[in-house]
Amino acid sequence: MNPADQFTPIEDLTFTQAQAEIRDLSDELTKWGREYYEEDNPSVEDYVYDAHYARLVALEKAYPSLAMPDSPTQHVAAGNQTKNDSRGLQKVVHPVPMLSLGDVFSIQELLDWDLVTTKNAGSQQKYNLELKIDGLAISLRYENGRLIQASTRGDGSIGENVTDNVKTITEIPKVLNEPLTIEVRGEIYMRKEAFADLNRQRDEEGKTIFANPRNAAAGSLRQLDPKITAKRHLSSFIYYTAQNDVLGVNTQSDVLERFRQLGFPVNSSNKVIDRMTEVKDYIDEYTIKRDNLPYGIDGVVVKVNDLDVENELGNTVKIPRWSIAYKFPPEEALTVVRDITWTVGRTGVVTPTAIMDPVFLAGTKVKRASLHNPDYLQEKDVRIGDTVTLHKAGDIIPEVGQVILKKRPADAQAYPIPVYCPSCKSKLVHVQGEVALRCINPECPAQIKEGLIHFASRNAMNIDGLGPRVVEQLLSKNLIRKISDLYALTESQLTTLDKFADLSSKNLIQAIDRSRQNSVERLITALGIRGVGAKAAKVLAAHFKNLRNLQNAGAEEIAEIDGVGQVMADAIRQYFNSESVASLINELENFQVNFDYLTTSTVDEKNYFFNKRIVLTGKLIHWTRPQMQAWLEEHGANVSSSVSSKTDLLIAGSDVGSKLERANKLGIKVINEQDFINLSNAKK
Ligand code: 3BA
Repeated sequence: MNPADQFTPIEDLTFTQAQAEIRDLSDELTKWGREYYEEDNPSVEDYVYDAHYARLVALEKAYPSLAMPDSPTQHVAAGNQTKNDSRGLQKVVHPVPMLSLGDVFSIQELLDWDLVTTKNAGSQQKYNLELKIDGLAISLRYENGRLIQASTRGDGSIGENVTDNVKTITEIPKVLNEPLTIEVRGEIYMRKEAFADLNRQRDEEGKTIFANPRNAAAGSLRQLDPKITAKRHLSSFIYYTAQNDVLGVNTQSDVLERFRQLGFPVNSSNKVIDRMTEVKDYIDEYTIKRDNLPYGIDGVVVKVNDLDVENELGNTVKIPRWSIAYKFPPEEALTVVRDITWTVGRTGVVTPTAIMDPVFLAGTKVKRASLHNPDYLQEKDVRIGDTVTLHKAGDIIPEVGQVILKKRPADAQAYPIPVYCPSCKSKLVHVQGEVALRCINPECPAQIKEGLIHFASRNAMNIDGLGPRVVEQLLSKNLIRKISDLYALTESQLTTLDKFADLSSKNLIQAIDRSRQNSVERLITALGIRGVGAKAAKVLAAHFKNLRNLQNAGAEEIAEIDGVGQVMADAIRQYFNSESVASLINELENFQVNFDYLTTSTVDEKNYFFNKRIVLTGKLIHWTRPQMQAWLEEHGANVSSSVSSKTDLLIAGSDVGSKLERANKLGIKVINEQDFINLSNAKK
């Protein structure tokens, strides 16, 4: 359905109706804009946004008196803007359009396509087979070997300028091995591991998670702030140029080889076949290998290998005649939803999960799938007894596709959204601007339980043997009620737990005991402050050296630390302002839990950076500044944000300004990123 079809013709609206609709549209578009840009997590497709935006423009034109000064239509310059403009990315024209690929879903269709191609070419062709990487297309312009522009595909004629963001991608060469002037094209993607890490981190920080690596890559690339892209660990494969003459090669397989020589990342799984019948083996091979590849693929791209023939065959308006994509059948299973459960997380977020009859799917047995939040549940309208399709988003996360309505039991009821916390029964709230439903009762047993599990977890206090089941029992037997109670536990208390022999009691008590000696970044992580994961905790610990210093620091000081920022600083301040937190910290101190940063003590004091006062400035290529700062602090350096006479060293990337000037004036030693790499012997 065209989303525009749902709107009432403007001439049929009353003034009051128009007023209400303008208000609703403004709210909706503001929310979607925020989801899209700030949270990289659009809840609607682009075309839905565009249709609603156009509707608002039309209504405001028909009723100028109702146009609000803060309307989402006023955030962008006049004219026919799309939402990308409103988000600030510039448009880029592709002088050679970026085509799309025709696709087929069976080997038979590939054989049919081969017949046509052979006929058009006048002879049987060799084909180059490539994996179809599940990412998004990118075009890179190099002038005299230097990267000068990077743009997304957009609609094929006009894309978005993402140059600054692409420059943060380590794998993409900023300078080629030869000074060529050439535009190349390829794919930006996120490796499965980076995707899992990112989502784990986002989850830890209470942010919504990305549905799949493709969305994560797209969201990461289309950022206004390259610092965000830099943290996302994107990868790339390059596979095409419209300027084969610049490369001086005759086949697609040699194009790839030549790209490799120039320094581009090139996927090495390509294979030249003599005739199309051989494609089956390749498809079979990668159907099996697929799950074990470090990146997602969604098919195989077949290209005529001979570039002269490629040229002769040419393109239709949208797709090349010399290439075709075979798409893997989606791995999907049908199963029946037996229950929908609501769980309360550590931060109070209440999440629905579908519990289903177990099915095998892409290598694992699946019986649960997150339904993320109430909006998502309502949109999918999953009901108990429903038969649903199940797939793995980005090959990884089990996700409900759709309900098979024909199989819905006649008496199935829409699933009610809970009003009260499933754990403590207090009233749930919708925090403004969040999709999540939250329990805000700090005494909520489920939150306390999750908080304890988090406290003991590997990245936090790392208390071996204190997993969810043990925590549950300790709580239900009233042996503990809060975090600090852990440190008062005795061996004899533990022997009353299920399956707890003397030995396990002893081991657990020892593990709890050992955790007192942890360096403080573990404790900072373990406290579960909103937005503060293991990485941020490390930076904070290295900076403040002691928990009390962090506890007493002002938001301003915290926000100034590279890699922290205002939002996290405010969350930290708010956390420590609470009285129950203050008493928790006093209790932990009484139990002799270590508050000091101990990690530097193992540092090799002979390293170049040890004990130096260092300032970082400018754009880096191989590192992000927070990464470099963390590395330096781990190696005993003192990193600060402003240059003074006490500064020993300035590490300067590109595009530097006043700090470099000041350092030069003060006669402070300045090194660049390459010097840093050489001196540190460190690879990211
Ligand atoms: N090869 C995607 N298009 C591809 C150059 C042509 C092409 C792709 C490809 C058009 C992949 C369409 C978007 C586009 C650059 C246009 C590949 C992959 N070849 N190996 C034939 O791995 N996903 N996608 N990209 N220009």
